Amino acid sequence: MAYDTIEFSLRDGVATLVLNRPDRLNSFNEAMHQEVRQALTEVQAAVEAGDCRALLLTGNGRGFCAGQDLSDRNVAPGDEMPDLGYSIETYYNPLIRTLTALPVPVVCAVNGVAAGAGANIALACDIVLAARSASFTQAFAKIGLVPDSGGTWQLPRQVGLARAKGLAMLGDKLGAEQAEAWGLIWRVVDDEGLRDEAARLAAHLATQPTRGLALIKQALNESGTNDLDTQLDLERDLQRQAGRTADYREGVAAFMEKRSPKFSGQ
Ligand code: T3D
Repeated sequence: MAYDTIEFSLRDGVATLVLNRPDRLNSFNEAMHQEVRQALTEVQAAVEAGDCRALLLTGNGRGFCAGQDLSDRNVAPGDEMPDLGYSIETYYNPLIRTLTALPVPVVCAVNGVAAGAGANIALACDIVLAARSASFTQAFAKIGLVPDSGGTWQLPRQVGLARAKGLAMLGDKLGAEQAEAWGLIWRVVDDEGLRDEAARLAAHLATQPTRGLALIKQALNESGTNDLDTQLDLERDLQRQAGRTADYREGVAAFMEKRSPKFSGQ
């Protein structure tokens, strides 16, 4: 399918989705929401078919994503205000749920500023690399809104309540190196090497035990709300599933035979 507001490709087990409205810092308008949704539907089908084993998300231009396109929200005095709850329910929440539930690793390469929902979409990905010049801003407070797209859930868990409140209430830009130091992202990469490094990482993940990685993702995601007993039970159940995969058999055989494993993703 041809896209206008994104670029999408699927090659060698890696789906790559590039936000492509650089003159608006890749902020979301309705068309981009629809196209991202369509591309992720393609990803889900490819994952089910065994053709996609990792997803890479990034942006074109000097920004990763500036959240909602505010030119679609500029209401003249007296005109009806848009229902933002509808927008969240229709677009942002399903996007976060899809990324979180996708049973393959999602790598995010934050190539520039990530603002508002754009920041929290990045944080919903599994492994986040950021260009050294990139930054994250919970810009919502500056326009009278509340962090959405999972921000109020992710931030206190990732950086603690004190920093979460500072980020959310001040909306200041947090530089990539500080974000790494605070444990908000996996790693900072020099700007010029970001796309290649992220592609290498996604390609590597696409050769790994895909079922096992999906179960790891599930366990870590559910740990956010489970108590220890529940989590121990979950680990038992997921390990049982992992222990029945062809990739586990291959991993053990390769170890015993002192050779590199060749994982099929099954
Ligand atoms: O509404 C709903 O559906 C509810 C859901 C909401 C989710 C949200 O994401 S709400 C939060 C929306 N986003 C923001 O509030 C961020 C707004 N942007 C900024 O604060 C700044 O642009 C940045 C901090 C991201 C970057 O600053 P800077 O100085 O590097 O760039 P700039 O000059 O401000 O922006 C460059 C251009 O992009 C500029 O256009 P121009 O002047 O060159 O024609 C700017 O207007 C445009 N731009 C940036 N962000 C947005 C945008 N245009 C529309 N919407 C944007 N969000």
